[in-house]
Amino acid sequence: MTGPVTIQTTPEVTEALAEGRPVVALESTIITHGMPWPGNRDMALEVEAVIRSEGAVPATIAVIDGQLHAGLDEATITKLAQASDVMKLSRADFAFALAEGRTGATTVAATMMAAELAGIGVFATGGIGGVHQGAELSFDISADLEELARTPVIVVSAGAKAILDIPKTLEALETRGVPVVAYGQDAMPAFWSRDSGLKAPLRLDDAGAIARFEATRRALGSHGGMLIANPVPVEDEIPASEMNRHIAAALATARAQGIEGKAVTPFLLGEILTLTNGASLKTNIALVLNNARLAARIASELAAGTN
Ligand code: PSU
Ligand code: MN
Repeated sequence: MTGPVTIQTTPEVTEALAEGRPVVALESTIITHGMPWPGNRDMALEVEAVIRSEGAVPATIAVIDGQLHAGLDEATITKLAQASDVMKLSRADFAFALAEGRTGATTVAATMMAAELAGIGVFATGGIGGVHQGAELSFDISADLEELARTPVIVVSAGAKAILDIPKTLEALETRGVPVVAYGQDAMPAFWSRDSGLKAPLRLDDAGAIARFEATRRALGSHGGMLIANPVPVEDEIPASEMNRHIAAALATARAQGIEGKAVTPFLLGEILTLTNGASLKTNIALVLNNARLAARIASELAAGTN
């Protein structure tokens, strides 16, 4: 391949970007590796609807047969949601999928790369990858953390899952200069639960304040992204005390079966889905919708440019 990578955008994304209107990037690994069919398809379409209802344009990112896309139509999302041989792309193998004409879903890391290429500054997901429990032996630390350090995109998440080592994940982010901002509360949320038991490094209470912080970071010449940790709504949360039991069981099964590398996060999510009789999926969908709403509001504030 010579010349820059081309990005195929849907008409609504093309127009919004050209006119400086708010656009929110969305990842696709959550569709292919994070949730089972058909809930994954329903989630992907609902998230897009929430972003549109907030006056922004959704841009789901994926590599389809070697072509990078920002914005997918419903038929493509449906096909991706049912496919079983989709690569899980991070920084290390993003270009491989493009060069080899493969189909790949983008993780947080690869979605941030694509968003930057497309000129999209805000991205909504469920949870980021981080430092895995036992990382002192396995060295399993998600490339998402390095990407947050280097790529200027705001990532709206529900924090880091408690399948990770949250204290070590926060330390790693702090070392890399990534601001971690809890939205509307002091506590760092833990994905399915509103409170991880840890205080978040920073707190902001509205989208305008987040946009102002971002504008000031840029004015200071700061590089890299920032992580917004948005707690799941009260009515959808599964308390940490309950989740911790399931997480411990899932981690023990993963260890017993020797699950490694890229397979770890999808395996744990699948185990927890079974252990909670599907309740974790309901919560997962609710928190992604909640993050999409906040991301659309932040993108709108940034597009308004009054910060
Ligand atoms: N959180 C979820 N569902 C997911 C993921 C995170 O609730 O599917 C995915 C994201 O794409 C994230 C990736 O970037 O898992 C992290 O994987 P790893 O730990 O292998 O870097
Ligand atoms: Mn890993």
